[in-house]
Amino acid sequence: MRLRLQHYLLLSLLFIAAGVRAETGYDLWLRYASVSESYATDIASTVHSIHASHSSPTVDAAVDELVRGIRGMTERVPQTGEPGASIVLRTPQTSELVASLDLPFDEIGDEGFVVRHVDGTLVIAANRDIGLLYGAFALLRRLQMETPLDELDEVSAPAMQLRLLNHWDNLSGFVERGYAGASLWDWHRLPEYKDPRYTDYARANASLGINGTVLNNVNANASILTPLYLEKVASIADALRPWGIRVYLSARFSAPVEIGGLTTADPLDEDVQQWWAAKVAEIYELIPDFGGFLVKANSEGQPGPQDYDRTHADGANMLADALAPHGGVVMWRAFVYSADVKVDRVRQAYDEFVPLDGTFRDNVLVQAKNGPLDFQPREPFHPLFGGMTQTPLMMEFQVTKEYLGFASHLAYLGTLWEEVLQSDTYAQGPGSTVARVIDGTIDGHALTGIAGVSNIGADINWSGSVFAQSNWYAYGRFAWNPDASAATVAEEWVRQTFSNDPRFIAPVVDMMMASREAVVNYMTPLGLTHLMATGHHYGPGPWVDDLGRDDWNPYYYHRADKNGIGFDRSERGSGAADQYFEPLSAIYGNVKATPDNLLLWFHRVDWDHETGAGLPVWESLLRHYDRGVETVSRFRDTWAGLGEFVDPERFEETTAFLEIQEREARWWRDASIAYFQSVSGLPLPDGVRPPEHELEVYKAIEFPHLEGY
Ligand code: BDP
Repeated sequence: MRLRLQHYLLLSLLFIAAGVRAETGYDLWLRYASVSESYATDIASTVHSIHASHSSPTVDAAVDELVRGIRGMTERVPQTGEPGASIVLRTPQTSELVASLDLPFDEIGDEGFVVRHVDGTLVIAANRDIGLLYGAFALLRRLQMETPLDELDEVSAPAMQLRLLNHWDNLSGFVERGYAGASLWDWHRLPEYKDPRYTDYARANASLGINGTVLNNVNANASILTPLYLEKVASIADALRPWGIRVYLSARFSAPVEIGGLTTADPLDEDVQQWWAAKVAEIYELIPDFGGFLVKANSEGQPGPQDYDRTHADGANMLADALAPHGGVVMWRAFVYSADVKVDRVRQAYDEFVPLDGTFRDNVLVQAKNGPLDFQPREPFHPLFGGMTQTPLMMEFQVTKEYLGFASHLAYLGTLWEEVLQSDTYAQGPGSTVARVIDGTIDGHALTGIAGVSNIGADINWSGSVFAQSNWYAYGRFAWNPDASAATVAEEWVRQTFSNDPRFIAPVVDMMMASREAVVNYMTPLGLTHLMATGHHYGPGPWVDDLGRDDWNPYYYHRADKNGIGFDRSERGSGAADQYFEPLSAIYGNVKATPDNLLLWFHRVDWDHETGAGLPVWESLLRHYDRGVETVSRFRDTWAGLGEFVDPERFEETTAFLEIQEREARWWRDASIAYFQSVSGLPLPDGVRPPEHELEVYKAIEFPHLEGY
């Protein structure tokens, strides 16, 4: 027994000496793992010290991070202080050296930076402290990727002003559509106890340039606006401030009634206006750099101005007026759909908001989801992008994978976001991409922004799975640069999170790049959408047709019967295709021109309609389901061969999750085929594997405890 203990201690000591520790995933892409011997020598000979021209909480954070990173990568601790061979962080105001280098300071604005190798010194230069911090992270990213030091030359500035996370966190600690454990915000022990994780959260976000966070769910509880909670919010704001992250809140429209003692929340009522003005002033007393409000109003049962026969603009402007004197903004969500779905749910936001264009205050952004329905695996881009010229449109992406397999399915969303951002709206002719709409170029807006619904929770690895972390990373990179490339971002993430070994990078980047399309294939191919079962958004339920509202039913979206399948949004149908600019409206309005991947979104076709792939739609559908499952099986094989490059913890987690994904991809495929075959009455062509079970078996599967996930 004693011998065993001794052995154990000895082994532990050896592990500690060798720097081996269990990989929990906590360090995200900021692992700062050892770089190759030769690269470590290059760093060591270039960086003896780190010298900042001045001190501030933000600059100190940058220096600390550089020390941490270089220590991790080289196992040597650089000095901080006087320059020798060094890294210098300076602004032109604080350094003659930097002023004399003729760096492009007028191109980088308040938040941009220059990282350059100048005569043996690594220079990080910026106009403001926050730029120095972003520059420090950019340098660390390059060092983790082993970029040759003499090639370091990066000039970068964010394309949009507001780069936010939206937490859908309830005050109870439950995270709506969160698959990574409870909320990070420890409301019970705040304001006194600031969990050190807030700082690590801020570091991770700052490393990407995320500069704001909405702490609470859009389905908001008014209590967050009471003094008790505002003090806690202020405490979080203090923890995040050095990292350039401002705090925002979701505001419940009926708060004046619920916590203010008023009898109405009518935005045109003077008492209501005064209540909000006083509430906002109270918030700014506690949090001088408070960002503003995010509002979900008159959507899915939330209160809003329409309860008083007022418009969305009346509601948004009332809050905007309260925030304007303090420099705050309102992000008014366009995810609205009223109870009586007149023609087509996907038309609604456009129909409601476009007539209001031009009536919003200057400090209002309208925040729209990337597609007109609801974060589905594939949707066309939302026609509000480009459709409202006088109002800044803010993009809302969903980082948490509500409709793409929660945390266990490997679905890298960089490809989804690239597809949306590079979609041409044609609002002002070719080249009017969604990226150019949201960065303000197309309509000349100064106020611009993007939001990502967070996938972050209290799980030790933050996001529920290591590959889910890549979506947090990618979101931040696209928020900084909406023209980023999904493949480049994936490679950056793989190198920093796992390894610089090309034998690992290439196959893993390939997996990531194919992963979202795999999910589309086994869940909702050919433009099908919203096929999830009831009470959760996980498994298949295309048969569901008995829910209270038409547009809550999968049947509403696919309309499959023995004659055909799909939703007609051409001018013969709901006309939603007309909400796009030419030539898109003509393309989407024409069944022959519509690309296969949106076919059944825009058209209802016969089962024997020939798709672009040259097959009847029924056979095409089957092919896509099979392809989805096959791709996941391939992922499993690929991953199985990569064990030597990954620590056992993350290797096994991914192995297990891919096994889950393969099983569930089959479930989606088999249940969908069983159902669509039952309505089409068509035989399975030779070689197509029949579903494992009868349709009734799939229909009987229940997830009674997944409610709300
Ligand atoms: C839906 C989610 C729901 C959200 C809603 C929203 O299922 O939990 O509250 O979007 O964005 O996708 O408001």
